[in-house]
Amino acid sequence: MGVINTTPDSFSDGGTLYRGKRLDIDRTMQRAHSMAEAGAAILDIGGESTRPGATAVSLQEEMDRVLPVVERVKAELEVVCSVDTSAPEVMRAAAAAGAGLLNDVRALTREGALAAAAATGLPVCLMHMRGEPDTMQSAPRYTDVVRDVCDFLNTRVAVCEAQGIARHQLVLDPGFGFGKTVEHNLQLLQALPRISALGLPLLVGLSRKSMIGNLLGRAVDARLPASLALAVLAVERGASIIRSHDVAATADALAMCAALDDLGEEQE
Ligand code: 7PM
Repeated sequence: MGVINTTPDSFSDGGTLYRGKRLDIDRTMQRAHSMAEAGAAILDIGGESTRPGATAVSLQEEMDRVLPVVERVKAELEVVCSVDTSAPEVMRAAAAAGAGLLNDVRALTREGALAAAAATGLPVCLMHMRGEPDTMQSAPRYTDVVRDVCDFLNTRVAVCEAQGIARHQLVLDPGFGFGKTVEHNLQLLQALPRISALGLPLLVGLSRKSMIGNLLGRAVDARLPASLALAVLAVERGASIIRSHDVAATADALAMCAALDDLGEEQE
């Protein structure tokens, strides 16, 4: 899953898709094409910055950022177009524009989101987040982060099923960095098999995240080696979708995992 951040302050590519105040749609589509050519099966288009302390984006602004990109990705590329949004109106509009996956960092908890997602008939990624982006990183505390995340995701799955969203439409995501300390993130990565045991595909987003900065002191643009290591560690523990800013490098790393898998069971 390649990340297309259409926010001006996206921490990972610092709004490089902007020309002044406006999103540069041609530059955005260049990025989309290169990610697809590099092997991305899904492109995740987000219009709301979830950076801690980021100013809330208006609904119209989020629509203006996301919908033109969804339309052109749908028209020009063979990838699944995922939309990273918590807003029900954006979910409905994006589905009408050709989106193939709803990626909600708030797991459809916003007013109207559950009904909107169900109405689109699209698959949904349910992610765990503790609190809201502007407060989530101030001393997050859990009795048992793995159990809390598993319980939350199980509850959201049950709520979705009650709304008519079938289990086979759902993807789960522990939400690395969303209200978690470095230790919480490492505990979740180590326990990924337990989350995978819930029986649904896992999506993992560790690419360029601050836990790498905290552990290694690396700036955002120097986090590729650690991001690749984390991608492999996650796949080996059950992740089946890796959300990445660096698709070509990640595809190569995961091709090594696949080569070993293709060898099959332990050779006699
Ligand atoms: C500031 C903080 C800017 C966090 C960007 C981010 C995930 C996601 C994001 C994830 C799923 C980033 C994140 N992260 N969706 N959207 N899982 N499902 O690192 O981990 O891009 S935004």
